[in-house]
Amino acid sequence: NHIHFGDSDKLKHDRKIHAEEKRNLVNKIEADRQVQERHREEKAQPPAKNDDTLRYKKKEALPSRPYVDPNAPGEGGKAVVIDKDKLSPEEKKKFDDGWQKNAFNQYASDMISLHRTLPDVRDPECKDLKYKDKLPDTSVVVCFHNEAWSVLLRTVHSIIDRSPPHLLKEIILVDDFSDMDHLKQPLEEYVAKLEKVKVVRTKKREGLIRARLLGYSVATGEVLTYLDSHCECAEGWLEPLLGRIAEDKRHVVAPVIGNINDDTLQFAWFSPDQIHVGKFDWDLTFNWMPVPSYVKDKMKSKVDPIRSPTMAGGLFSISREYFTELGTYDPGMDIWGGENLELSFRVWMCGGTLEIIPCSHVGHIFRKRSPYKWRTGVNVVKKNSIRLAEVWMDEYKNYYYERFNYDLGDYGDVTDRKKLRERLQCHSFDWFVKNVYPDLFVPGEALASGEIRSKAKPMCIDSAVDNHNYHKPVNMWPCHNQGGNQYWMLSKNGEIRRDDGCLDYSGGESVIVYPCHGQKGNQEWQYREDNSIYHANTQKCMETSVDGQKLTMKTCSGVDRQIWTWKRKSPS
Ligand code: LR7
Ligand code: MN
Repeated sequence: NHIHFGDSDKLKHDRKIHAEEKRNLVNKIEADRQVQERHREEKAQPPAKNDDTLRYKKKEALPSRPYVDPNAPGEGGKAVVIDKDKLSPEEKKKFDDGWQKNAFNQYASDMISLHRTLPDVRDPECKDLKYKDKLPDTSVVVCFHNEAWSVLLRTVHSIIDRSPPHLLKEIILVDDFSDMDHLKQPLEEYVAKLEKVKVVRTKKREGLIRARLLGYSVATGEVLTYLDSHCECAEGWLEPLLGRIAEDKRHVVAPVIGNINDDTLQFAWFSPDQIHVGKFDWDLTFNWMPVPSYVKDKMKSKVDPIRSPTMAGGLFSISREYFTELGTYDPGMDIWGGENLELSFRVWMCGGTLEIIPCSHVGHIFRKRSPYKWRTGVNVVKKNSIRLAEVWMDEYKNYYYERFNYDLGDYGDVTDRKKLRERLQCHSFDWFVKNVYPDLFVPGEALASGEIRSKAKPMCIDSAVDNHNYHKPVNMWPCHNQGGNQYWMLSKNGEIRRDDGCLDYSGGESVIVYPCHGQKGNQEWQYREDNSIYHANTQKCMETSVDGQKLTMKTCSGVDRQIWTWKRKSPS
């Protein structure tokens, strides 16, 4: 409900024709003419699902922005809805394969033009913003591992079609050792026809962090812009990013990331009042949060850059010179994860700023699972995260380590990164928390933390806290002493929580996990002198079932099944 869907009439109405659009119009007329000509040639052939693919097969040169029928599938960012029941068995197989290989609906994507139009989703105030006359140019680096053809090339064309040519130095496609055939020779041939686009390839699977470093090493633009390989840049996405960097190279900036639906490829976006900024939880996962008041209060206009404690990681621009000074990325990080928080902390702690730019919009396909292979036998996300915690988080790293009972494992050598931090003379993590993210819940303020063990049986309160487990009853499980799903904190206002999930009781049999609301009520608990856990609202106590498997709420009686040991209790 935070997302807008296309309302093209209103947008058309809002739209003023300025110089650039006039230029586009002229280009479009020329492109139309070429396409009409081609249509005359193609009349004899059956209609192709994807005219771009057809053109590729015919090995024709591509005009940068060909005419696309406004009624074609997905135009204007609209949804492509496929009735699977109407597909032939062959098509059904294609459909399923597409989902299986990509974790999004490739079949739908293949029906959409590589040049599809998107609505102009900028707030009207964006058009009044002025940028410096001379903006830096940018290299756009897109790393991919086994990306779908139509999705990758739509990313590329959306960059070319919607970036002022003088600001787009080049597009660097970094192939992280894909094995899909279309990403080999066919991609080389296709890209050879596009100005400014080149492909570089890793010699083995490196993961997205080292792939980005390879892109960095060949880039020549003044600014580096990283994008995931399944994005679509909306009208006017680039200028606001470069404009902000032109003011000060230490501004690291990200666009507003809209959602391209994984099933219908519908493009949705956020208007200024719906924008979220980046946060993190103590398991070092990235998350979104509403713009905090201490950030909002300092903004003069709703289209001002919005300071963000962290970034999602995939879509951002940074001065190439500044990226170099800052120490680029940690090359010891593998495959996926951690690099976004590492760079976020580093930017803030070492003198830069991280902002989301409300006038810059780029869509990204958010997926529900990762379709590609990871390393076997290593938890790479954990390893990457420990590397960043060791280097940047000072004593705060322990809150993360508590989550897995300090079972660090082998995280490699971080001496170089520690030296970097020293060389850059960066602030402490404590400074970061107090100055950039002051409303962060710091577990050190917790009254108690760790596992909650029943006295009656060696069983602990256990639940995975994520969207899938919200509302589900919390249960008991044999204590495993590894933190994880048995790690809980008692906050000063009586919440028993992990990250944003709180134990919540509203009567009846079970306790559930519910998003923390900070309003006490059903989420207020007391860990009392007699080691009972008391729910003030209902005046009941937590109790395990006789077999120790279930967690229930009963009238307080002081029986062993109501006695709990919390791993750590802070002295009161
Ligand atoms: O081994 C790999 N090699 C790669 O080149 C694994 C991945 N990749 C590529 C991949 O093809 C894709 O283009 O890296 C990119 C990111 O991988 P995704 O799209 O599978 O993951 P994601 O979108 O969940 O990734 C988010 O978190 C990552 C943490 O390491 C990176 O920072 C991604 O860039 C980031 N994506 C975004 O920030 C987009 C917004 C998502 C949100 C929130
Ligand atoms: Mn992605």
